[in-house]
Amino acid sequence: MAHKAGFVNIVGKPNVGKSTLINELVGEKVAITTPKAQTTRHRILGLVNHDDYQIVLSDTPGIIDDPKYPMQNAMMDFVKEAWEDADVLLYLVEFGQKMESITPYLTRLKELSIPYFLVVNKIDKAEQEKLLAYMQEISNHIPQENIFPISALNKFNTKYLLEKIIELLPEHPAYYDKENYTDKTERFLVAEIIREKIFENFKQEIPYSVEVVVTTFKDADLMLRIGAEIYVNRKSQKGILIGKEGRALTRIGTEARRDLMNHYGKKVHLDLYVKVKEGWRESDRDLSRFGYKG
Ligand SMILES: Nc1nc2c(ncn2[C@@H]2O[C@H](COP(=O)(O)OP(=O)(O)OP(=O)(O)O)[C@@H](O)[C@H]2O)c(=O)[nH]1
Ligand SMILES: [Mg+2]
Repeated sequence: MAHKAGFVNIVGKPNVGKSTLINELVGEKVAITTPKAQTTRHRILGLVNHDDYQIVLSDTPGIIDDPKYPMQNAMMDFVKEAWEDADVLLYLVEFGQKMESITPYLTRLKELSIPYFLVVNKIDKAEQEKLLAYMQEISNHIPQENIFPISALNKFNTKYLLEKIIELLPEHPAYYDKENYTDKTERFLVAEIIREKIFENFKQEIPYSVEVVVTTFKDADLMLRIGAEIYVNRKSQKGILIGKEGRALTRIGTEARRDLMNHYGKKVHLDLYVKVKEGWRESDRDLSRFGYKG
């Protein structure tokens, strides 16, 4: 059998489960997931490798219709790219998402010259009848065979989705080394895990105002030594992030360290420093430095 390989890009609104799906399909945590919208800020590749094929999946930031600051513009550039370079496109919606927010994208999908699936996620939340009605409504706009119900969290129908994707892949040699399962570095993953804990522990504002940069990553035999800087967008946010007697930051550190120990299977020493970088979300220079721009 000839080898198959292709780019399969996952796009959709914030919080519909794109990162949960890529992690499930790859079988590794390549992207962080949280209950908050706009968790993912980059395009993250996740590879599904097999002797006969390589699926190059892309997770992308959730689509924001009216980006409000340059970081969000940069995030939307990643999404734009993903619409343009796919061999197969997965447009993800969540069960119950309003049809008004879906139909413009259905029109766009129909105009594509590549195969696509409209994937309806979180169907574990749906009663059978309501799900059927929802799917029916979508099928008024696009062919039934392009609509795919799944639960990424409960791993329901995801293997079948993978099979369908493989059928659609073009014949092509592997694009990436099959030893890898992502294009991102260990440092990126560590920074993301710290950011995940910040998303989980703080309300509004703070999660959207921080950037994490790993400055040290030393892998000694028995222990990983990691140092990271957390940049806030305004001076007043520094105190909030650190918390009374440093408690908030300690908690972030403890939770991140626990996940990192599980991930690497060894002890982790983690130092976190909070720094102020006024207006980094608006600064081209900072955005380039933080990897949002080429
Ligand atoms: N019940 C249920 N929850 C899900 C499912 N898939 C994802 N979730 C939850 O939905 C929330 C958002 O998931 P993410 O994977 O972070 O969503 P996303 O589309 O990547 O979000 P952004 O990165 O913000 O665009 C998390 O709390 C997930 O646990 C599912 O199949 N069922
Ligand atoms: Mg995401």
